[in-house]
Parts: sequence; structure tokens; C-alpha cells
Amino acid sequence: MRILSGVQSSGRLHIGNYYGAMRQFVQLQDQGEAYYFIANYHALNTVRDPKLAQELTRDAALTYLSLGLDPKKAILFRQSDVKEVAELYWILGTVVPQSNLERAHSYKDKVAQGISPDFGLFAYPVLMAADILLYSADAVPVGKDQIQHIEFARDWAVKFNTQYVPGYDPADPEGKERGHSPGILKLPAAHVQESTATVPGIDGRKMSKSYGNTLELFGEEKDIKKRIMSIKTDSTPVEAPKPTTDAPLYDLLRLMLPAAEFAEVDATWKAGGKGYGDYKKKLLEAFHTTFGPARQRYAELRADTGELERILQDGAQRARAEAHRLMDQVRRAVGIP
Ligand code: AQP
Repeated sequence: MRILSGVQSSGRLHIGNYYGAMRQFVQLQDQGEAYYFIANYHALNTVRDPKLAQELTRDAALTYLSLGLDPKKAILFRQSDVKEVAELYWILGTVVPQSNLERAHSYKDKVAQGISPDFGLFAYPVLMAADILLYSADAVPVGKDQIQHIEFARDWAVKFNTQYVPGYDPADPEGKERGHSPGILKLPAAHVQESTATVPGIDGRKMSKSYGNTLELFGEEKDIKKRIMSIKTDSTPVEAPKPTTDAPLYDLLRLMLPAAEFAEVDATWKAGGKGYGDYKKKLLEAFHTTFGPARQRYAELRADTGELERILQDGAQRARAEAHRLMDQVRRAVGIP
């Protein structure tokens, strides 16, 4: 099984990225051939400072490694190191209905936030599909917000194959039946962990770099504390039962505490006797227990710039070999010598 996923270097990575996606990346590196990349072309949609773009790309790579990604097992690379992705993006774009892009949730959400969209934001799902299809991925571990994009990638792969592969039958995409051909573009499947599908931010919306509501994995201790202490709560007094479990503080405790400890929180949350301040302190402790070792590795890896570049170059070389193979077929199919 080939696994592929990426994270945008559009800001410092946060615990939403970790629980929604990166934790699975690390688990899956033992279960198949894993390709993980830093989506630094995607990040240009929001990061317009070249120095910062480079720094955030490097930071995302360090984050992967600090969280346990092993470059001997998984291929780690920068999206921009494999130029074929831009070529596939264009070719695929020629079969993408504009109406699909107009109904993309991520695009509609950003427009609803008042962001005035550029072409890059509108066409984001096409580049994401190219990212996935270029490496013939079987499984794509992602958070829930990305499911629609994976569905698009499947639909467009079918459109491309139907258009350009003689004997391709969408009902038999692998060409198992006699007389059918397998597609050039392989259909990927989203791999979502339901329990952590959407991690809430400190304001209760989805945790997101662009909302400024994150708990950064490798943020300054002082800042983490400040942010945890400012998680949105109501004014229920200490002794009273909390009116709802539909609260970011409750969800974050559930994510970060071991089951037995969370059971205690759950009991007092529903019965009363503890205040939100106590729960926030507990969450801060859990943050440090959970991410302490990774934070330590991050500090060590940051000091060794040569090693990081070597890992990324090696990953790019391996990813390029696969991209060349696929693009040979794609170019031949569409008539580009
Ligand atoms: N809050 C979240 N809950 C669960 N999963 C999440 N992911 C991101 N936020 C959450 C998952 O992390 C992976 C990498 O995401 P990304 O950084 O490439 O893009 P994103 O989803 O757009 O993340 P942000 O923080 O919201 O970035 P901006 O603000 O730049 O758009 C994905 O698999 C994603 O599902």
C-alpha cells in the first residue's frame, strides 16, 4: 500500500495538524510505502514573504522529524522539489469542471471569512489532486476538512482516465476484467481517524493557522500557557455542573489525557466541584507530557541544518523517480512528446 500526505508550510504547525493528520503519518510509516511532503507551493497562497516561506518550510520538515517520522522508512520531501507536480496540475486542470471548484468547502469557508480569493486559492484542490495522483497513492491520511478534496481527486482521475486511456471502464478502474485497461491515474482513498477528525481551536472554531486560534506544537512555553488559559469557556461557577460537553476545553482534554484521567475530568465536568481554571491547568500539564519529548528533539534537530537538507534532498530524489514514471505515461496519453 502506498500512503501519501502533506502539510502546508503556511504557519507554525499545531496540535490540530498533529491529531488530525501527523500522528497517523507516523503510525502508517510502518504499514506501507509512505510519501510525506511539505506543501510549500500551496503555502504561497498565504505566505508572501520569501524568507518566511523558506523558514516555515524548514520548520515543517523539522516538525515531521521531531514527531517521529523516520526518513529511513518514509520519503520526506518538499513539494517544490518535484517540478512535475506543476505540470500535472495544469494537465489535470484541463479536465476539471469549474463548478466543482466553486463548491469546494475550503474555498467557500475562506470566502465566507471575507478573504478575497486569488486564482491560487480557487485552484488549490487541483494542485492537491496532482500532489496525490503524481505518486499513485492508495491511501491519504487527512483530517475531515480534506475529505471533499480527496473525492475530487478521485473524480478527476476517473475523468482523465476515461478521456485518455483506451479500454478504461470507470466501473473497473484497476482493469481487472478482460478487455478493460487500468487507468493511468490511480484512485486514492481518504484515511480519516474519526475520533480526532476535527480538533477545535481555543475559540471553538476548527483549529487553523489562518484563524490564529492554534496551540502550536513547538510554540514558546509562555505563549502556550497564555493560549490555554484563554480557551473560550462560559461563566459557570466552580461548584456547578458544566452546561455542555460541546466545548473546546472538554474536547482538548479528551484528546490529550490518558483515558483514566479523562474519565475523572468527565465525571466532575458533569457533576460540578471543579472550575475551568483547574481544567486548563490540567490541559497545560497534559500538553507538556504529550509533546515534551518531541519538543526536546525539535530543539536538537534545529541545530543541525546540514542533516535536514540532506534528508530532504534524498527524499526529493526518490519522489522524483516515481513522478518521472507517471508523467511519461501522462504526457504520452495526452500527446505531449
Ligand atoms: N483542526 C484540525 N483538526 C483536524 N485536522 C486538522 N488538520 C489541520 N487542522 C486540523 C489536518 O492537518 C493536515 C495538514 O493541514 P494543512 O496545514 O495542510 O492545511 P489546513 O487543513 O488548511 O490547516 P490549517 O491550519 O487550517 O491551515 P490554513 O489556515 O493555512 O488553511 C490536513 O490533513 C488537515 O486535515
